[in-house]
Amino acid sequence: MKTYKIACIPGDGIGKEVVPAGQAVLEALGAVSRFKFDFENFGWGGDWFRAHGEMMPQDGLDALRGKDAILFGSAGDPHIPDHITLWGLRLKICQGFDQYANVRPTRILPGIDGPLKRCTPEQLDWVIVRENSEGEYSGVGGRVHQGHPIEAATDLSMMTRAGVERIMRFAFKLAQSRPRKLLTVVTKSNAQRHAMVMWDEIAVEIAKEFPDVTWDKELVDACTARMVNRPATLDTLVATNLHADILSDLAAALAGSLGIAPTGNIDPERRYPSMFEPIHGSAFDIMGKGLANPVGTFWSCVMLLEHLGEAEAAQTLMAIIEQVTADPLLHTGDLGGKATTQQVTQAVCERITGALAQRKAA
Ligand code: NAD
Ligand code: K
Ligand code: MN
Repeated sequence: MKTYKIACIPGDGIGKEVVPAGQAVLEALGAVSRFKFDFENFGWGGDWFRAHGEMMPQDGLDALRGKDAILFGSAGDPHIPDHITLWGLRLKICQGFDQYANVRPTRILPGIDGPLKRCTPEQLDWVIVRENSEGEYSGVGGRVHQGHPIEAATDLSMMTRAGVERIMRFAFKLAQSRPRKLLTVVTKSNAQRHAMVMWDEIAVEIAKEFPDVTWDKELVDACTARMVNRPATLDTLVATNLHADILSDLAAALAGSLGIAPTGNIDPERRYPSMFEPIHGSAFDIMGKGLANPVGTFWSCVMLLEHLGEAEAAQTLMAIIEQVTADPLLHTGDLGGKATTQQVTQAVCERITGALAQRKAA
């Protein structure tokens, strides 16, 4: 029987609640499938930092290298500065494994009440592709004369031709694989006149490789308005690290809640394990209470299964997630309901087991 080696890194805050939930769901799927999972848990994050002075061990990437995929929760601790938790864990893995494509699907799931009242689920079906290795989060910059009136600080947005070409090609390819074959290249080349102009030029070049993809350009600020006012005109989007970070939180909110949205940090060349996580963070306001919505993590598990090539199991899980979101009694607080993380997880696991019983009977 095929066994997939999965690293689980819950991290901080509600990551410690939703990752075990995701693991339970994968375990339930493994029990009814022709494959199973071999999980290894890594207790990295804020607690590890308090004990060891770092968010993960120096040789942590080596421990992950042989895994088939990583399931991640969140990096962010109320008592540690965010730039330390983010750079010390999540970005260390994303950049260390060159997971340069961050893929963020957004749909309005059945039963979920989004703020776009005029919008039907058919009119909002997006995938945002975020450049995940350079740009605004390349870490280049510095501070001088700290604390003095002449203090200056920079965060350089560094983009390379190779980096932009590969994310653009990835986005065109993804758009090509979707029914509408539609790509919006998000830019800010009116104000950012060097890197973003190169970004636009490369889009034109790569587009020639994909004559069957219809594409357009949109400035990032205008894109936020378009997402709200004309959602159906968008399908696949590609944007820089920072722009897509912001657009995808907006997308998640428009689809009903940050608690639902999934993402994959993908190494398309499959040199390293890819990492799947809900897009939300540690949610300090609800952590430790069992109130976190695990659906974003479950949907991330769907992406993980797709990445492993287990399309049938991915479809089964997605269909079950949709059955569960359709039931208001299984909505967590962020969706206006009263259900707990555990109740939603149990409902999903029971349906997985039930799906098997049905298959056996058929
Ligand atoms: P957040 O996503 O943690 O929370 C924003 C709001 O959404 C909160 O009100 C929270 O309760 C709610 N929310 C988020 N996920 C939810 C869920 N699953 N169920 C129910 N409600 C949910 O964002 P933030 O407050 O900006 O960040 C908190 C910490 O998390 C910070 O340290 C930040 O750096 C970190 N963070 C980490 C990641 C990551 O590891 N990928 C992503 C975002 C934020
Ligand atoms: K996360
Ligand atoms: Mn974010």
